[in-house]
Amino acid sequence: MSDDGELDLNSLNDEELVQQVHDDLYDGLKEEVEAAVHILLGRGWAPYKVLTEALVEGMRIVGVDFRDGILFVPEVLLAANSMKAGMFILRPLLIATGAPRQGKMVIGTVKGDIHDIGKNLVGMMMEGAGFEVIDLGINNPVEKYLGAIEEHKPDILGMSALLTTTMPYMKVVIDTMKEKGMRDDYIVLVGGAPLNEEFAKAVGADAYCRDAAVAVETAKSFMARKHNQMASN
Ligand code: B1M
Repeated sequence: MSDDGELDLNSLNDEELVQQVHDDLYDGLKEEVEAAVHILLGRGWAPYKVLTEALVEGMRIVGVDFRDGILFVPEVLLAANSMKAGMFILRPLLIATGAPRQGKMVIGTVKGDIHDIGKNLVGMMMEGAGFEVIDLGINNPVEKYLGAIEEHKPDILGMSALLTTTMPYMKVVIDTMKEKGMRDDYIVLVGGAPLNEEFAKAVGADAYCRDAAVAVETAKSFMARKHNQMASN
């Protein structure tokens, strides 16, 4: 504690500081979260480690108490804003890896769903891995996805859904692509907390991605397959 009774984040060891980030995220203390992210980076932590161990884990804890009715929407919004502030600091570090160009991805959260933290994280990690990312934001109807595909001609379409009520919308998008005879021209990857592999298969996606790191690996392996196919044709 400093003389004025404020907790001096610098005085905490790494473990205590990460615990403090979880608490500050829970309490929606944006400036404290930002300060701790800077301190951890200054101590040599890799940006991805700060992201996963401090921010994502903190948001997981928020999610548990949200589910159990201990936290409510306004508090979770504050936590989400603090998380986004931390991600904002990490973003340039995560995307500036100088990775060779891999391909292009259009990504967006489906219609009816306003959750965007996970989708943003996937976008950042994909950029860091060398993908060009066109982010459509939240609440996307099928027309928005199709318009973006038409305009940007991506290799990959990524869809995110965090609600059991919105995840079936992915099938609407994929079925419309099938109707238009364009489904097979794109790699379709889906993700979001309530999804699983079985669901992805059932809606006709190419793969389910459990997290951002898996999304990057999956995207890379599908791109490698695509290049091999093009080479053999
Ligand atoms: Co919402 N919410 N929420 N919420 N919220 C959940 C999803 C919920 C599980 C909470 C709970 O009850 N435990 C629950 C859904 C229950 C269900 O459907 N069965 C829920 C609910 C009910 C709601 C509301 C309906 C609440 C209400 O109004 N009564 C409402 C819905 C609004 C709407 O969308 N129409 C709502 C609102 C909100 C806030 C606005 C307060 C806020 C969102 C702020 C924002 O995103 N800007 C919010 C939050 C923050 C959450 C929780 C707590 C955290 C989500 C998050 O950001 N996680 C969440 C609890 C939970 O998920 N356990 C919850 C961190 C993030 C890094 O993880 O998003 O899973 P995640 O992303 C991961 C992977 O899933 C994957 O990679 C990411 C990174 O590793 N991934 C992809 C995600 N998208 C991908 C796309 C890909 C690939 C991988 O494409 C290729």
